[in-house]
Amino acid sequence: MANLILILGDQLSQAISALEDADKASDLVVLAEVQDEASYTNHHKKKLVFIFSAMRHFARGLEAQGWQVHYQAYHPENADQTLEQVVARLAQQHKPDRLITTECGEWRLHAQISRWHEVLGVSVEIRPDTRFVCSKPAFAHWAEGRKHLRMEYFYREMRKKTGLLMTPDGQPEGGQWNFDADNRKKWTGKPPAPAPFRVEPDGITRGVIDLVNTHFPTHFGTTDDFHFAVTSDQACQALDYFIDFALPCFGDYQDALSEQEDWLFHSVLSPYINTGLLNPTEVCDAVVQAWHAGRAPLNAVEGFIRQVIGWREFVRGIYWLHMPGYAKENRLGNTRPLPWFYWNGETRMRCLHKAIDATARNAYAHHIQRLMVTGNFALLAGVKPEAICDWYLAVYIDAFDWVELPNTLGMVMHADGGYLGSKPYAASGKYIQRMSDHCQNCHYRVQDATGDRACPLNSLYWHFIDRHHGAFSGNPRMTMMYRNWGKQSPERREAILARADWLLDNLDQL
Ligand code: FAD
Ligand code: DLZ
Repeated sequence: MANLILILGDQLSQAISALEDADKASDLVVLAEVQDEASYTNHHKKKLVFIFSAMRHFARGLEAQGWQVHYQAYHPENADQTLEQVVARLAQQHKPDRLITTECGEWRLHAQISRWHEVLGVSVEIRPDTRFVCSKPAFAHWAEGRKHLRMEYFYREMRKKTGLLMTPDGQPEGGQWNFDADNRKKWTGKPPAPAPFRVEPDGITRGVIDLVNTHFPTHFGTTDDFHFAVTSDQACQALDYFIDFALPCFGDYQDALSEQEDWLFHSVLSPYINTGLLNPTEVCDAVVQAWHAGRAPLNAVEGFIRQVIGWREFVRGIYWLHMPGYAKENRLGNTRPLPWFYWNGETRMRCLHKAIDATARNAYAHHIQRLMVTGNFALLAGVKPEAICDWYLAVYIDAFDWVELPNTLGMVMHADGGYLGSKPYAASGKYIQRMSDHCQNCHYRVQDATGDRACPLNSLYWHFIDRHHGAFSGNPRMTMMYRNWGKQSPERREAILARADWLLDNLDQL
């Protein structure tokens, strides 16, 4: 045997660097469903179904093309419960020249794989993950000497590098880099949002659904109504569906929240992009092509590619630049445990109930639900970053540490001291009222900050502003908030803070 080629559950692309120059005749491709990966967090049941089914389909596809594949299907009594044990056994059996793999996406596993050459006594070649526009060294070079990193400047570099939405003379299409100001409309039901793209589960997926229900019954969420794509072809159809039906309105309603619609005009492509079923640059090319063809407006197309070549690449760069220390950051000194309603959705706060309920059903919530609803509440309530990061890692189908952690710890919790974002995304109930129809169905009154029925977000917001005076009052982007707080009478401030103190002592009763 020449080489063992290990492909992880989020590397399901035939263009993955580990497969470059591989020899079908002599190399053995290894994919393994293992207890360790399935249980390092309380993965949503739909995420387990998605990953295992996509791995099984990918392995079948390789075999059909003549590759030799060693595939371990999950069973709780498998002799090998970790990837290390699988590789150790195969290395002993086959005595390969090398183990080849593509660098993995999470520090936790990366740290293990980096030691395999010593621990297993096998030569290990770890290749860069070429699915990203910006390599780790290129990001480190860009970040060098900058005290704070700002996504907008990084994004412009990525636009220039990829040529996406750039004129032949090197200017941004439409004369602006960013059309975000056009992307903040409330959605009132029109135009209707498309139904989510669906793939009916085939025999392989149905088998995995049974497996997950049998062996992971206590994991978060449900397998009911599983309809995600599990192959690259299906994911390409999901991309076409997005471009045809949602992209034209993606920009306008990017920040909207709705009682009626879980997915609105979002692409729901993150699971496929993160696991290799779709290539991010090809996705962006297709979206830009739609603009050239007059099928989508510039604010939608620019807004979309900013998320992919901007935010996605940016958070990945930060993760690898600062791990493992980044995961321990807690600059606001938060200590509160995560309220239990994050796991069962049982809260009278309508916006939180709807976001958590959708999360449990779908393993998905769109960005604004993650940032401005579940995220905002955790920020205002001073939840310990580790606890809220664990929750986000568990509950979403697209969750992998490299993308989840900077988004939660940096963008939402501001726990890195503003390294990733210039100001915390703290918001009162007014924001939810402006962007959604939740407040009219809520037990709490969004117009009130004090009293038993006052929207908890209001007093918690002012409590946050007040208790972090030292950290934020000098931030020019927060001057207005401190001025408004200062303008309130001492009695009013005292009443608001008293209401917030009560809420903070009784989070599980909300
Ligand atoms: P769309 O709204 O259609 O956006 C298009 C694409 O842009 C996404 O598919 C995704 O690839 C990319 N994207 C958008 N925003 C971001 C972002 N902030 N960071 C990275 N990529 C982005 N995204 C994940 O992929 N995995 C996570 O574990 C994850 N955790 C998050 C946790 C928090 C607290 C927050 C605020 C955001 C998180 N995000 C995460 C980012 C974003 O919310 C999701 O990528 C997006 O909701 C996925 O749905 P979509 O494909 O419909 O996205
Ligand atoms: C997420 C996941 C799960 C649930 N199971 C497996 C698995 O059994 N085998 C595997 O190779 N990968 C799995 N994955 C994806 C890995 O956790 C992921 O590759 C690493 O965390 C690196 O990003």
